[in-house]
Amino acid sequence: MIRLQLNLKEGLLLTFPIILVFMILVSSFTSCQINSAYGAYAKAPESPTGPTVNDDNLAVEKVAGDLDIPTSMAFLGPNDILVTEKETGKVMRITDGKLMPDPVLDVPVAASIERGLLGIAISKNNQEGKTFIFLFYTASGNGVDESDVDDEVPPLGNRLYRYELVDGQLKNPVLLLDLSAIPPNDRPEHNGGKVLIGPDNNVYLIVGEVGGHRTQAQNVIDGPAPNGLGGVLRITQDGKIVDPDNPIFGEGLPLNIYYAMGIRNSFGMDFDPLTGNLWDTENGPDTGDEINLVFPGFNSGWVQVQGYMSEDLLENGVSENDLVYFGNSHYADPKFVWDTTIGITALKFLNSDKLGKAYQNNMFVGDINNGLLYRFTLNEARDNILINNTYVGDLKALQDNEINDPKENQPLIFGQGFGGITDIQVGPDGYLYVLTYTGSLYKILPKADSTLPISQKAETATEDDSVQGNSVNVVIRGINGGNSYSPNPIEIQAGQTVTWYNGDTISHTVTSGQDGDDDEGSLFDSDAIIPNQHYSATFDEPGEYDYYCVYHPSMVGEVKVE
Ligand SMILES: [Ca+2]
Ligand SMILES: [Ca+2]
Ligand SMILES: [Ca+2]
Repeated sequence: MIRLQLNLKEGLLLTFPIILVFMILVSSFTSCQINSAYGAYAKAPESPTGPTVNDDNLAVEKVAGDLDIPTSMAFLGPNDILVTEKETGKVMRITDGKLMPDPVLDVPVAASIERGLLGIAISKNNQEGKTFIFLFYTASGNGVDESDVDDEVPPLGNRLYRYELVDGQLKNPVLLLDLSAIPPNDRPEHNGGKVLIGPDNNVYLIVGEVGGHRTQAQNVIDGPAPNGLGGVLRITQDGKIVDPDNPIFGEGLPLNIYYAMGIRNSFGMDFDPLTGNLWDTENGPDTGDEINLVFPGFNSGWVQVQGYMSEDLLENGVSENDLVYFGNSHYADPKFVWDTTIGITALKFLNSDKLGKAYQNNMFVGDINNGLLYRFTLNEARDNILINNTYVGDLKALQDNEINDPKENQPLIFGQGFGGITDIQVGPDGYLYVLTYTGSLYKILPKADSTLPISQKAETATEDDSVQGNSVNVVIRGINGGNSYSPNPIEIQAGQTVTWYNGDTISHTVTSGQDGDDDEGSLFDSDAIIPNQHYSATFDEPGEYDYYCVYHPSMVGEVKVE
């Protein structure tokens, strides 16, 4: 077996010149990243009344709870699921709806922000007749979980391992890929995370730019050579180069393992079961969340372009000629764009008719900010997204395959209230499974197959709820500057409570202070308020209190207390 490994020494050597180049480029390319608050990592909570789907024939059942920040899952068999936990580094097993108390594996992980145990894929299709488990995680620098958080120990790397399932445990690890986990800008984000076995039996890994590396893989023309980050990587299950005589991007490591480049970060990809085409989600900075068709040689355009090139959301004024190309690579626009980011995550094709013919082979997508599950249909050639007549609502605004205003998302919402979604899979039973950052695993199935009593209609508050007792209401209307919160300012007496009701279609926060303040959120901070939910704060001291939304800092309000 040839181990394909970008070893650590090589990685460190590559890192040095990248830092120098990065310092020159940082002001022009990453200002929006540097300025955005860590508050952008707030996650949608689960709805207090539980998740629901917008089809009366379907139900949502909880399969398991009490997982510790689960990130990805894979089915060993019917009702037999392996789940990765981000910050414990544990691979947990859920059998017949029961979470086994002991993990099948526990690895030491670095876990700050977006680091951790991130991806899992299972293959039983190999010559040895073994069950291979592929895991992608940020390896701890000293063998202790979260030592990057607690003691600032730098991680060893973002590593792809292959394990074997032996007697219910994961054994015989083989290190297949060792990628840098050291961010040049001190931000432990954009480590990507999903691992897939393709229809060709090869292993596909999607990895982000890892804290803002700036190489030719990020379309920096004068930048250093690609270092294995910011793209989809493809190797064989034994860690060999796929088709070494015909590499997509070029000869030699790491160029010959790239399948796609120019990807900022991603938490979702899947192969279309009908065409074998790979699709992914991609996270924009504060604009330009994307869904892409990822053909071999795809260049997604980051850091020069995010969203549709013609719209120039990043205001770089570039054309296709300003990007970096290798071999037969070329740029392509995304197939769907959110102008205001939602924290897009998982992507999965429902290759089953168990939820109804209309949903068969639809693409389902999740997000982390809102806990929303979106549904997409494809055109006949299955090379683009086509919102067809199976949706309800204002479809005209979606004809451009773009959410210009967050309120355009409504027809696409298939389910809500899940909490931040980290993974979506289809079980051997043909049902849709949804994993959440909040620690739950749900399945969506026909009501006729559900073992739960007739599910109760979720009760949600409405903005008409009258002022109760000593409380006054503010409605969150949506992104509209000083008119985002209504009324604004709200004037109250000391000792009164303000209750904010989210009347918009996406999550917002009510966070004290102003964007960029050192003490933002120190007086009050709602975290994500999902649509139709409330947050309350009581003001005992007279004064004027600014607040804003950490997801959308242009939303500002004020509480005046007399
Ligand atoms: Ca661990
Ligand atoms: Ca793109
Ligand atoms: Ca639109």
